[in-house]
Amino acid sequence: MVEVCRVSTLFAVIFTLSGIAATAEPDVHALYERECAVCHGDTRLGGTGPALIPETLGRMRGPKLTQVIAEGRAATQMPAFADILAQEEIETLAAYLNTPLAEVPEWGEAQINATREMTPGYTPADAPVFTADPLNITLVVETGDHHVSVLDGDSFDVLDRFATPFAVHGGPKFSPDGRFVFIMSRDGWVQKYDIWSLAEVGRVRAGLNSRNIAISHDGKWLAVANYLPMTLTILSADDLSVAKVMPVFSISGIKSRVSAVYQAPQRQSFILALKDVPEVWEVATDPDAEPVYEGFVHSREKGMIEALPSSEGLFARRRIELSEPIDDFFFSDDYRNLIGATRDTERGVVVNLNVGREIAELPLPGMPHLGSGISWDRDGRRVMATPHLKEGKLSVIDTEDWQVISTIETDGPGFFLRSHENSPYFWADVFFGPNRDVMHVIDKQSLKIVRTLRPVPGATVAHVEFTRDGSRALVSVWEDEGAVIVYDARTLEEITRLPMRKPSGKYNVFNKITFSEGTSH
Ligand code: DHE
Repeated sequence: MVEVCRVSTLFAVIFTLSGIAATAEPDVHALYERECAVCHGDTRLGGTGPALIPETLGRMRGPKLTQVIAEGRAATQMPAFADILAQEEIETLAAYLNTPLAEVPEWGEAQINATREMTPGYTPADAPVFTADPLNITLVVETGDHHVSVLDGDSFDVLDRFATPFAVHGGPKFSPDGRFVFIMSRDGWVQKYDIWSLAEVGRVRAGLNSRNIAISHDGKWLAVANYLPMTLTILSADDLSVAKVMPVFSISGIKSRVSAVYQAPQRQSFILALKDVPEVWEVATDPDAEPVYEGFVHSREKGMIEALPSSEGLFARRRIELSEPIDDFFFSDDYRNLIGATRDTERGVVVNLNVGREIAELPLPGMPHLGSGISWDRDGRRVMATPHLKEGKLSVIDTEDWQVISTIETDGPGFFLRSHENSPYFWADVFFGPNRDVMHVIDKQSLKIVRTLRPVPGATVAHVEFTRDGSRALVSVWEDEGAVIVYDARTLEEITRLPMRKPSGKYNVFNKITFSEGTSH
């Protein structure tokens, strides 16, 4: 977790001309600099934490902001400040964060293209420069020093270790042939790396504060979901130049951040959820896509809206209105249904993307983390499982009738689930609380915990990735002087430990490009 500098409180004491102390007001700039800037940036435009300006505070505005500063935010790295700051300081800070910046930098096509840096002298190799199986390469994101290690998935040798932009978040996305990978950092940089050549191709800053990226089914386009500015940036995957910057706003014109964007391969589109307004968008990535009509939506309030055809098939947009905004979501295997949830409520919704409306509701208390969901077959039915970020429980849901069929009790709230087609188990970490050093291994049929691993007592263990054949499971010891531990995925015996700097996510090329059922999207 982020180290937050907590030094004693400093008050700016203001004296009247007569020399009598009239009032003592917190110096809000010093306060911000001391307590917030390390994560949210000196300019309030975001760093490892999100931007803190009125435009991006969204649902956090008002009294909720003081509450979040005082109590922290579940399932994020935002700590509680109630023991460190006086109530007056918290209120002063909240008021400051609600004050607009004198100027928010413009971040459109010209600014983005101006940041594009292609590696001088980069020449793509004709074949992999290593003898390892290129589809069994696993990338390990090391957040301790902002690097990625390129692992041979058979020998576990490190073939390369390269620097990434600051604070990589979310899964890197691979080209459909597995040759190139695209990595995004929270400050909006997108990096392209050539796995065959073991070389960076280039990078570009697609947003100021970004959420995640998706690659299109044909590998031609990258979509970058931004918090700031409130846009979806579409880049050419070839040379990282801007193809389009789409401003994101509701049907009634309210601007919104993007919760996340994913590729829907069967639909040849990107699907994104808007964070501040109740809408899901589908953006066509097929140049021959049926024309989509701008505004051809069934509005809950206004009924069917008059349609205006979009000028082109490529990047044509379709809106689906929902009852509530969605923070986190998952798809059925055929991408007909999106299962989404808002972090603050106790329910999830199923949105049928074909008919364009909500079709079912799910009771999902405890802040489900649907982005980490996985699915598999059980008793001839397709089920999915999701961890809860606020409680030690996993929900298992039947995706035919949308019933929660089991709630599995764990040793604490977890972040990630992972499995593989060839494994009888799925693995669930405990990320928060006193048992954050355990990893549960759960039988996919009986839904019983078969083993609880505690490889390094006291050290956080989290996130699992499998090798291409599913025979090995790689677990992160999420500490600065951490490790990736390789297990035999059947016997659950440890095979080897690879020292790593705070390893977070791990991504196997084959599992990601084949959309293995055990990985998140
Ligand atoms: Fe993540 C994936 C959102 C906090 C590590 N996280 C994702 C994705 C989303 C998301 C939408 C899917 C993107 C993708 O892969 O394309 N994460 C959020 C949040 O809203 C949340 C709770 C608050 C926030 O700070 O934004 C959050 N996430 C964290 C962390 O604190 C983690 C543990 C540490 C970190 O690096 O920030 C973290 N998130 C990850 C990782 C993935 C991820 C490692 C990719 C998992 C995968 O297997 O694909």
